[in-house]
Amino acid sequence: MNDCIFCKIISGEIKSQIVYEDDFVVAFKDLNPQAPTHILIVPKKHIENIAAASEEDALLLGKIQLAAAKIAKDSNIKDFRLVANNGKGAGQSVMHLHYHLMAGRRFLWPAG
Ligand code: DGP
Repeated sequence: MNDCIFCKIISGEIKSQIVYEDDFVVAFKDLNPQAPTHILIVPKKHIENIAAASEEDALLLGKIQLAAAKIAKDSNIKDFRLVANNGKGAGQSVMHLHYHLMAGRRFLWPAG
């Protein structure tokens, strides 16, 4: 998508600290980290958010979560939080599906 920041990161047009990439998924460090480890995991396919995903994206959604587990394992991270904000009212500011992988501090539950 032309004006999507994350599509530009995926294509390399905008530089970011990429920590993982495969045929379907890219993961890079969040510009504004909320935890000592804060990585964004995004599908290469532009999908606005989870609500916009369809049945044909089922495998891709699984691949994102498996990528999160691999990134954590490869970084010796045992405990982490994986969050996807869906919609502006839930805090989604970039309209390209992404999961936040956060670790390295205590997380409260229920989340605020
Ligand atoms: P959300 O609020 O759930 O849509 O999260 C969007 C995240 O994206 C937010 O934590 C900051 C991050 N972000 C926004 N622009 C950029 C960017 O250009 N580069 C990187 N690395 N992260 C970005």
